[in-house]
Amino acid sequence: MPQLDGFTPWPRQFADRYRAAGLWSGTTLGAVLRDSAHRTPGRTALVDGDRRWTYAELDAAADRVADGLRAHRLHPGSRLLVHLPNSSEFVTLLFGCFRAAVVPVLALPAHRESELTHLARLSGAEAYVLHADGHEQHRLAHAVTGAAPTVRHVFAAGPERPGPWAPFAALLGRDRADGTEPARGAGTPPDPTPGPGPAHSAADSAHPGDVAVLLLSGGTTGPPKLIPRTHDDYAYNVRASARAAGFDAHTVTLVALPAAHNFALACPGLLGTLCTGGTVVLSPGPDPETAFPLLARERVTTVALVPPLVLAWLDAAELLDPDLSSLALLQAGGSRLKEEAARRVRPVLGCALQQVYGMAEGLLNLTRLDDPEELVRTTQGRPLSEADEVRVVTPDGTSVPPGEAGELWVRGPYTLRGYYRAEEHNRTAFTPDGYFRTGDLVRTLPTGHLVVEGRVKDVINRGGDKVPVEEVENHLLAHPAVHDVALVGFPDAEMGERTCAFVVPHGPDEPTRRDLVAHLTRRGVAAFKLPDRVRTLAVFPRTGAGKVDRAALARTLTTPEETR
Ligand code: OOB
Repeated sequence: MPQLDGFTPWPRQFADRYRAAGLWSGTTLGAVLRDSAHRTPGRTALVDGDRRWTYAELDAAADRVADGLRAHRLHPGSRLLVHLPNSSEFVTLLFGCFRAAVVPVLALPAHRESELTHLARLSGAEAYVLHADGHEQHRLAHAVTGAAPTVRHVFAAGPERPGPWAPFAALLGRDRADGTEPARGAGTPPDPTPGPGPAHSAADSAHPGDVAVLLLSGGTTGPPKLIPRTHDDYAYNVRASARAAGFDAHTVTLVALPAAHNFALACPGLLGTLCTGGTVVLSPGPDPETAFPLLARERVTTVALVPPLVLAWLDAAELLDPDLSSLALLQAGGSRLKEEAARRVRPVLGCALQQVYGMAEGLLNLTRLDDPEELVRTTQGRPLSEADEVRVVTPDGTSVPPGEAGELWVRGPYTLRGYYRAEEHNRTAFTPDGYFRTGDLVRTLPTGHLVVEGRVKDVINRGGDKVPVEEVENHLLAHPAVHDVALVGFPDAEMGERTCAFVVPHGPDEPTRRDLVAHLTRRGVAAFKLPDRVRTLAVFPRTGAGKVDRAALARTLTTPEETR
């Protein structure tokens, strides 16, 4: 297939180097599942509620979805917007896309009309897959099809009637929403030898250099950007992180964070588990009340969480004394984990900790399983790959002296060379020699481990959820009572940071938090972007250069106060 329009490939000499070093192995993500299914067809690959899938069953379902996508004239390179919770449909759809070379655009479950319409338009999606769980979803689907004329198909997964949309089962070529073979009982090992019948007609249409998936950026100014990840680069990301996390065929992973997020999907997460022949257990939510019983029932060995959830799990474990005896590894990442929390992990949860500092754009840093405790507690890990080239620099791009903080720049075998269809943004987001400017402030220890000290980018990290400042400010400016606005982060014990909207009102009526939250909700903005506080001011403090002095605003927020 010709490369996707709007995708920036790695320059030839880099691609050759990554291939020669064996980092890009020339396999597709669809083949990763196929290989595991050949090795261990009868083992449990996936658990979703009380439904269980062997590797052979999951492999066959992926083929059927690939066939279903083709039957709906979704071709190699077509984009498909995915808005699904953690569910078996998400998994079979993902692998069906990989095999049909259809490119899934992975929206987060928290996204609403504002984000979804933007993603559908930006990606030129031809199909949209949603979870039909009521009125809200139908409204969203209407909004998406209304805003993006490219969307030709809407498929609805989930238990509810699909309304005007095609049922997800339409993609399976049969009337079973879960994709299991009607004749086989759950858990019965199917015939491991693929027969000649139509169930195995789906060959892998993808090539290793093709874009496999479009992930969402949490880290840029303005509306979300799309991150192209190729089969070669993402499969390497998955394999190498699975090695660094010690995954093997006995690994049982609880996918508690949204599977559509890079951390839970591929670092090593869901894909890393399926590549090593382990078992993926999907959790409908990450809260301890939901996750603990599932963890005990399925003898889960590993889970990835954001820091506010680490705290929630620690507190709940002390209170409830659940059976966590199978848990061997907790990965924490997405935002900075406090040392006090890190210290409690082993005594309270009885498992090892691995800090992960990653980004959907690529680069992963992890503490290693054999690192000294001190490094595991106090750093965010070191780069995953020998081939990761990281620089820590001053604003003009000169390297800082070792140990000093600066902005992290990176290029490497699994870090993008350009956002999808974002030519102008790419000119500033990357250096001319291909380094991605992460916007994170870090310092490096002599061991190569990084400590995340802050950021220079305009994003507030609300417990792992990334709040894009400019996007939220633009929505707020559209409110008639808002003359000017500045969204500022402030420290919070639980979330790391929360958000405050400073508002200069237009006219005598001061908008309240309730007014602004209602306004943003009407505009279809994801709930995690709603400001935690609102304060009104007559004028903004200004810097010497005349810009809004955000630091001065932030300093007024260091004492807790009631939200209004
Ligand atoms: C992960 O990915 P994104 O794309 O949602 O967000 C990336 C940004 C980073 O640039 C950094 O600012 C922040 O999130 N971040 C951390 C962190 N992990 C991510 N900041 C401090 N400490 C950490 N451990 O968040 C993500 C992707 C893959 C694995 C893990 C996290």
